[in-house]
Amino acid sequence: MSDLARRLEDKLRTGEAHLGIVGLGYVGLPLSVEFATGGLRVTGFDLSAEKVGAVNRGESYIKDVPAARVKALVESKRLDASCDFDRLRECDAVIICVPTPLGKTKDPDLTMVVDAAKAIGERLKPGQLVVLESTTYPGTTEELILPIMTARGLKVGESFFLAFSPERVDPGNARYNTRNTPKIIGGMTETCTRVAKALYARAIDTVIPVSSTQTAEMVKLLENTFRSVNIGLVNEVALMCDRLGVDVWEVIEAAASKPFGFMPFYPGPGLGGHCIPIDPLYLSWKLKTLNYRARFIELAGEINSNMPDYVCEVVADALNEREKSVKGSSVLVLGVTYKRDIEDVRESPALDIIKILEGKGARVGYNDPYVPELHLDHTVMRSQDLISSVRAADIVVIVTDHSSYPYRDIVEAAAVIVDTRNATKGIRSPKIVKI
Ligand code: SAJ
Repeated sequence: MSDLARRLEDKLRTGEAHLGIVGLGYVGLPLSVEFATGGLRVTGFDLSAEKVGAVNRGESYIKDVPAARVKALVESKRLDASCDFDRLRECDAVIICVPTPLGKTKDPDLTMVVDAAKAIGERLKPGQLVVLESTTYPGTTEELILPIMTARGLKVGESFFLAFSPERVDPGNARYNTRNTPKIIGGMTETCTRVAKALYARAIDTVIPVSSTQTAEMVKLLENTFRSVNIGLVNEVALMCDRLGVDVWEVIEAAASKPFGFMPFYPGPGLGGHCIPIDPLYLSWKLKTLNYRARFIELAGEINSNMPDYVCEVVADALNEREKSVKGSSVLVLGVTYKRDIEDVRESPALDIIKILEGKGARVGYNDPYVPELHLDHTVMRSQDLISSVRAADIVVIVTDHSSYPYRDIVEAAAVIVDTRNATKGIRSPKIVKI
């Protein structure tokens, strides 16, 4: 192991090391707080002066990160934030936590990763460790990041170190957080893995090394593809049960009684969030370049992205049963975030459902306690008062089953309800139509 690696490992072990985290979103901010709590000096970097200002004022804009923790770490000078990327030179290690969305053609968009890597590469100094956390296709770290880092002549594994470590944040999960969720680490060389392991040991209880960056990249994609495909399967089972006249929720609940070999997933209005609908497409895109067609991923994607249309068909049928057309009817959507008890609307199927129903001439409103206003294309909608809007609507659609909703009162006040989440479980009423 080179002297530089040994010195870095020592600084990480003693807590002298200064860590930079590029990207202060739902991954970067919790990570910054955990590493600062773990004893390192941490500087968060972001292009957003608003985020940087909030952190330096001791505020938190991420629901799972208590502002009190940020404030205490900022006051004790363990944590600060900056837009000045020249300060990356102060850091012994840098972690990249920027978004990896899809481009307009549904292909991977690694622009933010490359920009972050260039900002680091241009300032890279001997002895620094760089870790990519952004979810991406296998090969990204070696094929894209490594050349940027070696452009000025530094040698990976000797004069600088490079690894991949997938994020596993589950927004809104009260039980699993950054510290107690095991972390996978894959380095470009054994020394890279070793120093990356020393870094993460400062903040995370369980650190699991794997043999390469590609392996670590693939672990993450397997995790999220596993979810996307199983959600697609159970959404198709819902379509089957509808045709069979069988209650899919009862079927799943009974199947879940099997103590081995089964893991329940639940049908829903579609797949939301900025991970599960997107990450598997990074994998299928990469395999396409290797002349392989990832059929499960494509089929799951088709089924999941068709669920908003299916929900709107159920709404139309329910109105029709009451001799009403979609056109001219008032529809109230309950819950617009992509899953319950969070405030994130990215990729939420509720947005598709609202657009489809409006396209059919319905007058659509929504209520969501987490989303006071909703920007949809060029319009701004505002969350309506709950019970009065339920009472006034021709039909109510439960799209996101927030725990705070008074479902009995909603059923009482509604004319008819389409329930896409089994949120009204245990309430018997002819008004309820479940997918
Ligand atoms: N969904 C269903 N049926 C299910 C489970 C989920 O329709 O049985 C829907 C949800 O409503 C949501 C979407 O799928 O719209 C994604 O839900 P999710 O529970 O996978 O949550 P995410 O995307 O916020 O976070 C996931 C993490 N969640 C879990 O493992 C439970 C985890 O997979 C990743 O750490 C994270 O994505 C990520 O950042 O990759």
